[in-house]
Amino acid sequence: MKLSRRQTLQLGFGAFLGAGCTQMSQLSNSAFGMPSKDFPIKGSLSLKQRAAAKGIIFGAAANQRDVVRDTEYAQVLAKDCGILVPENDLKWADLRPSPDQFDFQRGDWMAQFTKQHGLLLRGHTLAWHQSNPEWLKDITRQQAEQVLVKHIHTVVKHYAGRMHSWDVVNEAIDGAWSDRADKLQPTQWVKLLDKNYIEIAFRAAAAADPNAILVYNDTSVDYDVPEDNRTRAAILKLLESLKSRNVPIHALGIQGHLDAAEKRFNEKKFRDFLSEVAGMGLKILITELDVSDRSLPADIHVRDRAVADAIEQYLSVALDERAVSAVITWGISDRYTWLSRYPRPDKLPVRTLPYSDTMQRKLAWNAIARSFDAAPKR
Ligand code: 9MR
Repeated sequence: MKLSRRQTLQLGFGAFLGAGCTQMSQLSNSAFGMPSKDFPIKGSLSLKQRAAAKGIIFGAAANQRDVVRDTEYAQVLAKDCGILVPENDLKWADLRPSPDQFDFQRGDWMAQFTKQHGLLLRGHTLAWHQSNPEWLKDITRQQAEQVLVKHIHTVVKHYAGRMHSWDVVNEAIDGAWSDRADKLQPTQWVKLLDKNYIEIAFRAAAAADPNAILVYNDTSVDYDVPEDNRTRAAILKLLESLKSRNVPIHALGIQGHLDAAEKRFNEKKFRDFLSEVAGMGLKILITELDVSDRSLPADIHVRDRAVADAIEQYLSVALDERAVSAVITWGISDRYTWLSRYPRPDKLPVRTLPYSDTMQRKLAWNAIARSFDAAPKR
């Protein structure tokens, strides 16, 4: 069975990507090495400064448990980021130990950290099918809307005035496996409330914080492969339908979990997609950028170049679209990346983010910096 990229995101990279990528370990390094490209950068500005010079926000996701105990890491985040997103601290599983309880401790700590360092804060996520508490499985159709709305009202109100944006609905669409015409994933929310849960969630979030940017966030839209093509088409239909019913939605979040060995990035298709979204009056945020190096050879120089190259190629297209207002990486250092849970076949540490596990800047950092430097101003 061939797994979609979305499923590999959920299950791990055991059967990574299928066609086109299975032979990578047998390819010579030169297939990936770009010795002539050293990703040189000018000046000494941080990523947030380079982004801000173009009217863009740069930031990263991080977990409170790491920021609180790792000063070196916290300093890097504060220096390079203009916005932080708690990677897991605001998910239902973390916030809702029981139907009657809300545990804001870790989220509040992150809110305080961002305030102290003058960073924006971003919320992730209010309606998803993963990282939900066990008790949520037991709710009935009759209870579902009230449970969803109560969660969103309480959480969004709690952070109202402090939140730059919320991922209101995450990963509703699955272009790889959904049998439905609208390609919605058959998640618990869909089973309980059908597609209405999306509109309910956005309206509840807007009522609780009229100033936050409300985002629909999704993955696997990056490549010219059948499942991504279907996902992009389904997302456009969803956005159009929400807009036509005046649902308060302000932006599309594109996660951007890339794969350095995937060569099927189609500039034109991606550009056209961004431009259609922008044409609906929506902003676009790149919300979870990272690059898997799992199928690359062992050589660190080869890997770092290939990862940087994937980032630069992707961001150069994305940032050409002036509706793209933020770039957020899913972690900032290989010391803490979800991708290390899915080890490379050779068990070498993964190198997917701007900083190494020893907090050294890598070419991925340069690639992001260069993309901001080359971007048109908003
Ligand atoms: O990086 C996150 C990891 O630590 C969590 O265990 C996992 C499940 O909550 O979610 C990861 O983040 C995901 C994000 O919330 C949504 N898009 C895909 C991300 C990577 O799986």
